Amino acid sequence: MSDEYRQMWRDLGLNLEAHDVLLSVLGQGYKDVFLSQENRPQGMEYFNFVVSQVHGLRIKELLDAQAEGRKVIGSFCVFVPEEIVLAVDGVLVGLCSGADFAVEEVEKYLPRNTCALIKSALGFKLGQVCPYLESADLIVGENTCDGKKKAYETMGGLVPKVYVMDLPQMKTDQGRALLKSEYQRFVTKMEALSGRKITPASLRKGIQTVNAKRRALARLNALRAHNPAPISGLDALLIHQVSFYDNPIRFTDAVNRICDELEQRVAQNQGVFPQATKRVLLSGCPMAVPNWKVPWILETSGAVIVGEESCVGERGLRNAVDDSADSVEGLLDAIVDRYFAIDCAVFTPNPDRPRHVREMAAAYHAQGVIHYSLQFCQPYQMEAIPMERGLKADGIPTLRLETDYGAEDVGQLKTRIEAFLEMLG
Ligand code: BJ8
Repeated sequence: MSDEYRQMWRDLGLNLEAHDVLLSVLGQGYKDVFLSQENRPQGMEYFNFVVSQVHGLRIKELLDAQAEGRKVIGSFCVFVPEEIVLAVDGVLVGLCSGADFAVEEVEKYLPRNTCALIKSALGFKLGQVCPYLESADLIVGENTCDGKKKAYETMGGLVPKVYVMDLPQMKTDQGRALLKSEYQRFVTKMEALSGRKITPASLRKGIQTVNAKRRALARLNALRAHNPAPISGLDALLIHQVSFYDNPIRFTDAVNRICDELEQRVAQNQGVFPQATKRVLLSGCPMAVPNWKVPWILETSGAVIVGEESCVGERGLRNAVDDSADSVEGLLDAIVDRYFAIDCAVFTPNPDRPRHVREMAAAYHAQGVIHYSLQFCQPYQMEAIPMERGLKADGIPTLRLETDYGAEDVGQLKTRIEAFLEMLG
């Protein structure tokens, strides 16, 4: 891939040497973590291919779309509605934030005690290794946690195309009104950027495309309730991660195809791990590519992950948008209703999240919950404490982990995870 796309990366202004290092580390990590798994569904071949082309063919597709006059929008949060981007024939992509890069440079701009996800987002810019960020026509930041809020100010000084969306902090009528006005402002922005007017038909089509994608992912997740689980948690996480990069229609087809295969596995009682494997639910901060550390430790220590309560997982995909209204205003209201239900830890209070974790633990027959927070992520670290208490009261053992993107704590995490799994009995 490298030679074929070298000129494209050069034209985007990437630092080719640093980018080569990133690709080789990514490629090796992928081999070690994913390709070494046994008994993977055949349908994973499609996702292997997408990952192998994530900085190649997919970027070329984005540039081709731009050449046709379409706009590419980058985002860091599931509050940015893909439906609105699709309604102007744009492309929404998730931006890289799952690995440490240019850390020394980043710490000249951000305090050391900033979460790894935020540092990573800036590191990919400062290190000039993210072709998504460089090719995007607009980068949408959002006022969620304090770290992100302030980091977008810094990023805005480095990248002129940053647009910040304000978001509510409380689930009140005023909070909903703020979200609606911000989505209206986003509609105006997207119309101005693309030169296209959003119509009821274009918005409905965008809604239907994203609903189909979410339905396919929900179908995949429902299949994981079976024991033995027909797909590993690592592969399921990878599919969710790919959902942020791939063409949504092609992606939905690939997910439905793998679901057909998994249904056959379920019918034949065939799983990736033996039936007695400990079943755990993962809950907490989103895991962006290539953040695979904790799932990899879990699934090489005798557990299978049966669900992710995360924005790269069920928190980010549940609930469809009602597409029955016949005006842009009505459809936008339906979009607001769907997104306002996202139970991100930046909301206060946030009772839906512990409720959802309990529901997921029951639905996927999890024997325990792993609560995963990034270091210095106050919203998720703070919610982890009452969450653990509540789950314990319900008889669901919980292990709270705090980590970053480094490999230094792998041994320590493994020891704690093994002890937890042992205790699940
Ligand atoms: S909707 S979870 S994608 S904000 S890990 S940067 S919270 S300090 S990522 Fe998120 Fe949207 Fe919420 Fe989802 Fe801050 Fe925590 Fe870092 Fe985080």
